[in-house]
Amino acid sequence: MFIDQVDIYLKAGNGGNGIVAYRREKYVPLGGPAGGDGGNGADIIFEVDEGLRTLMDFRYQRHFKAKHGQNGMSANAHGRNSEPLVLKVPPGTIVKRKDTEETLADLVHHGAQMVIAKGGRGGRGNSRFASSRNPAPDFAENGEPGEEFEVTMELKLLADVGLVGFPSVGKSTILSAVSKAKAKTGDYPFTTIKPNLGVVQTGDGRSFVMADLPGLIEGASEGTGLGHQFLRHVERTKVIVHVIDISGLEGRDPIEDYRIIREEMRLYNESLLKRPEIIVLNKVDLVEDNEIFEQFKSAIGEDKEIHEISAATRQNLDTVLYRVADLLEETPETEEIIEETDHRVMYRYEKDPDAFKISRDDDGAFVVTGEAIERMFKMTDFNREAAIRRFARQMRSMGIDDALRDRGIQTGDTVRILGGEFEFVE
Ligand SMILES: Nc1nc2c(ncn2[C@@H]2O[C@H](COP(=O)(O)OP(=O)(O)OP(=O)(O)O)[C@@H](O)[C@H]2O)c(=O)[nH]1
Ligand SMILES: [Mg+2]
Repeated sequence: MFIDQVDIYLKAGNGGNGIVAYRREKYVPLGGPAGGDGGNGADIIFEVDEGLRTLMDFRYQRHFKAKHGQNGMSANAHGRNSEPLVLKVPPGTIVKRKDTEETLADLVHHGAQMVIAKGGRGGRGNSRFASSRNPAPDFAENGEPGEEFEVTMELKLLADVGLVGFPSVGKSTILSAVSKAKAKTGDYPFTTIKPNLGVVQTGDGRSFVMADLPGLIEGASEGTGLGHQFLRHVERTKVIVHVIDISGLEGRDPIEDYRIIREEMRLYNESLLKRPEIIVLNKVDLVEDNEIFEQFKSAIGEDKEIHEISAATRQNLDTVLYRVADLLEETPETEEIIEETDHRVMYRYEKDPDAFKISRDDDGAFVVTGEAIERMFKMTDFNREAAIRRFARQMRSMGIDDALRDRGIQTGDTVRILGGEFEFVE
């Protein structure tokens, strides 16, 4: 089975907490602050491994939690940062946030890495808050929580070679004959509606991935018969094997067929015509008059590489596989091909970090939500007076106090953040 989409849950490591501690010195009752910072929580990184071809592994394990950072220690000792958790993915993996459907990464090249879920920063220890006004602060910061969300991974088809042609010309039969893939075949059009992939091994030990693509018909470039989706798959292959039913038994003209498909490829994306192509004339076992081969060759041109095969009897299949392997070796990496047809940007979407929203609960309380304010809330140690005062200052500087006043808040009203409650005081 070819798996091309899977959802997984990610939780990056929380930052370790900063701590409150003081230097202990002989004969000094209370030394200076000496609480160390927490270490950073581990990121979750995705890395492209060209040895992988499917997202199969993620079917079995769907939950990934990275390690938390270590808490700070006394004597200003910094907690240990945690090593990132690296998940290997096949080339062509696209990662999206499940809730917002934003693309987080489009991973193509071997070794490419991308931080998908960021670990939390370690909280600062009390010594970092020392100032001339407050030389011995009695509060520290908690670690920042690591990011946590579900992602959808999609594997775009990155086959080396694609079988292209009209419906019922024998594409699935060819793939099944040369690989372990069990592609459904049938004597009716559009038997195949999703691509099948197979790993092909040549007699001399070379291997490549072959895609059996759904049949194309006239008008595909305009979307007829799901043509656009299918042509998109063609775009992602390095070498094209153009399959023709030379028997003509389906009532079609092989020469016409060839020209129609080429024209559809040209209309969709001209560069497809420059891609190396091998033409295979399939179903030769059904051909009675050999003249058709000469007719085809003279109509299509001398410079084309054409092989006569039968998927049913396996005639000439090995020759074609060797030639495909040769062509793949001669063809430079897909980079250029992919670059011109797809965006390769790796980026992380960042929202306005300070944005917040105010709403009212049924009981009249003012509810403040927002990424930054919630993060600050989680990083505040509410057991300590000074930390609470600092939190209040941060709310003021973010403009939350003013916004609350605009909404008509009065002294004594309740403010709610992530379930925590505060009384508003002017
Ligand atoms: N005699 C003969 N029949 C073949 C040969 N190759 C394929 N067929 C038959 O042709 C029919 C269509 O084959 P498929 O492999 O399903 O064709 P396809 O190109 O995958 O078709 P779609 O998935 O509809 O695009 C089936 O009935 C096959 O058994 C061949 O070399 N000789
Ligand atoms: Mg098929």
